[in-house]
Amino acid sequence: MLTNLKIDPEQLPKRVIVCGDPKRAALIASKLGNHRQLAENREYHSYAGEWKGVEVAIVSHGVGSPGAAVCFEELAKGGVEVIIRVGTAGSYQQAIQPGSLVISSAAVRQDGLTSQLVPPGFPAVADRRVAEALVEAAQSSDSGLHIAEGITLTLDVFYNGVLEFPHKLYQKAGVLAVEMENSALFVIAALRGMKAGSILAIDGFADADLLEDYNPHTETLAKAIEAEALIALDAVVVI
Ligand code: R1X
Repeated sequence: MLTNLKIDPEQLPKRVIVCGDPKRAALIASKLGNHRQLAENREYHSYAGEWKGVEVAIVSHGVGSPGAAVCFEELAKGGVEVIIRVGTAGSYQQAIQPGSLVISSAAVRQDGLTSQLVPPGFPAVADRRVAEALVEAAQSSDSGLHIAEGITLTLDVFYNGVLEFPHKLYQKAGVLAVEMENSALFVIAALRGMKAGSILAIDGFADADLLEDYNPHTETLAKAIEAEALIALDAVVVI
């Protein structure tokens, strides 16, 4: 039994979609054939079922890298080979509007967790086959949404303290969007021999001044999450 996920590894498919929100995991699982719950413990809710004839699991990992890392490590222990994160993120670029999608090719490691796992120069990169499969599935999707691919940033901070957010710096460096778990996923996948990728639905523009207005409960975002979930499912079964 996996300690925190409380999943029996025998029941765990090799291909997994992960997402932060347990409710989103249930929503994605409802699209699968023969879907059933695997387990539920803390923020980790898990389901299994079939997509296009292939067994897939859907597992929630909660908010932030340390908690998500527990999930990713236990999925590795359970024999998982491919993980795709279906997440949300704040945009850094005017061209990437709320409701659009971003496929992450790599993550800037501005989290605290990975610096306790690997040295500073160690990269956090998506598996190129997974990224490619996500791009191909996105191109074949009929969502009509704008889709971009590039570098994203992983931060630990959601509400800032006395220090400034590093948003402007990374915006200038061409980073597309900011979220809170990709670097943990990419580093742990590299360490444990899994293939990982990530697709993100943009929930607004990342800006400290706009934090009060942050509202991830919009129709526009729900539509983007629905689209990215279908894209990720199509991608995870072809790896
Ligand atoms: O990755 C970020 C985090 O899980 C995106 O949304 C959550 C914070 O609202």
